[in-house]
Amino acid sequence: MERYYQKDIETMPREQLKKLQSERLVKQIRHVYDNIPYYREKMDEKNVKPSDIHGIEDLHKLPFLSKADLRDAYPYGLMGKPLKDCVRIQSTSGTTGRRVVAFYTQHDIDLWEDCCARAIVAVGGTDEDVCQVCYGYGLFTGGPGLNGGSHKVGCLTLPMSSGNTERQLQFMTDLKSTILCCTPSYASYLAESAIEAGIQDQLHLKAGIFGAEAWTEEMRQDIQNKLGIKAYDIYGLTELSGPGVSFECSEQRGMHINEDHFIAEIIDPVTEEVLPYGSKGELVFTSITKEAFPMIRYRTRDICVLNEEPCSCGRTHIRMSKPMGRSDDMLIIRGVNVFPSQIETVLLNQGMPANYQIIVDRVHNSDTLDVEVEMPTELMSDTVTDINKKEKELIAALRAMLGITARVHLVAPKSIARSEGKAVRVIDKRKLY
Ligand code: DLL
Repeated sequence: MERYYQKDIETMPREQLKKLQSERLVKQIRHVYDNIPYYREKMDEKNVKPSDIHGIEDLHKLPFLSKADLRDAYPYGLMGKPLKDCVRIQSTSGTTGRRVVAFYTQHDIDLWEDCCARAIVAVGGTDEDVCQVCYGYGLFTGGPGLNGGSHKVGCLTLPMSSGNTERQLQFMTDLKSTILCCTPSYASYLAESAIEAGIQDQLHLKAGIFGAEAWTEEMRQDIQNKLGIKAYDIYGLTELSGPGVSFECSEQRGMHINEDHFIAEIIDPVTEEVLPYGSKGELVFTSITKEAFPMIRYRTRDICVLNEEPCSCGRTHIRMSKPMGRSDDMLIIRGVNVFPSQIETVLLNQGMPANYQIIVDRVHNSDTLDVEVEMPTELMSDTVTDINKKEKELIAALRAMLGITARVHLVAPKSIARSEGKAVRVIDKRKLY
C-alpha cells in the first residue's frame, strides 16, 4: 500500500469532501467580505452578501477576480490579515509585465507546505529519500514550496536553487539524490549535461517533480528515458500559494487538485459561463483556507480539462489535465491560433531535442513564424542536402499540425541559451514595435 501523507483527506469520499468545501467556502467568503474592502465592493456591485453563500452550489453567484484586479489592488489591497500577522511574501518574476506579490501567514505557509508534501509522497517520496530542489529560491515559489514539503516528508533536502549545473550534478551523484525537483526544461538540460559528462550510471534518481511551465508528453518521455526516472507533473501559481495546487500520482494521468484547499471550475474564457467537467476551458480557482491572500474565483488564464473519474491510486480529489497553454500565451499568427506546446510536440515526435525557440515577427504586414531547433549531434556529420531534407520534413509536420507554414532552421547543438528556471520559448517581435 502506498504511503499517504494525509491519507484521510486525500481519499475522503466525495460527498464528505463537498461538505467540507462548502463549510470552508462559507467561512472564506465571510472572511473576505469582512476584512477586504476590495472584495466587499465587488460583491456589493453584484449584490451578493455572505449570507447568500450557503455552500459550493452558490459559488457561481460570486464575482470573478482577474489579473487586472490584482494589478489594481497592488500591493496591499487584497490582504485579508494585518501586516503584523503576515510572515512572508513571494512574487512572480513579472516576465509578462505583471508582478504579483502574495502574502502568507504562518498558517498559510503550513498548508502550502502540506500540499507540496503530498506531491512528494505521491511520487513515492519517504524519509529515506534525498530530495534535490533546483527550483529557484527567493521570491519565486518553486524553491521555498518544495523545500518545505520535502522537510515535512522528512527527506534529506538539498536546497540547491537553480543554476551551476556542474555543482548540481556533483551533489546529485555524491549525495545520491533520489528525487529531483526543477522545471522540465532544466531537467532536460541536466539530463543532457549528465549524458555529456558520461555519468548517467552514477545517478540514483528515481523520480522527478517538474512544473512551473508547460511541457508535453513527448518531453516527459524524453526526460524519463535520459534520466532513467519517472517524471511527474506539478502545478501551481503564486496567487494561490505556489507549487502543489495540484500534482500527479503514480498513474501519471492528470494532476490531483488539493480540493480541501481549492475549489476548481472551468469556464468559457469569453462568455464566463461555467462548463461541465470534461470540457476544455479556463481554469478558475477559489481558495477556501487562505488567510492573508484569499483568491475568490480567480481566473488563471490556464486552459485545461477537469476529470472527476475515480483514480486507481485511491485519491478522490479530481484531476486536471496538463495546461494546454495559457489563453494569453496563445499566439495568433496570420489569424490562426498557435500554442507553443503544439510546436514542441511536433519537434519531439520528429526526433528533435527539446531545445528550440519560436520567433514571431511581422514583415510587410504579414506575420512570420520561424522555429529554430538544435540539430541532434548525429545530424552534424550529415551533408547540407540531408539537413535541408530534415528541415523540409519538419516544415511539413508543422504545417499538418498548425495549418500554417513555418520556416525551420536547424542550428548547431548548444547554440540556444539553456534555461535554469522557466524557459523562454517564444520571442514575439510584434510586441516590440
Ligand atoms: O510557476 C509555481 C510553481 C513552481 C509550479 C514550481 C510548479 C512548480 P508562477 O510563477 O506564479 O508559479 O506561474 C504560474 O505557471 O498559471 C501556469 O501558466 C504555469 N504553470 C505552473 N505549473 C505548470 C505546469 C509557479 N505543471 C503559471 N504545467 C501558471 C504548465 C504550469 N504550466
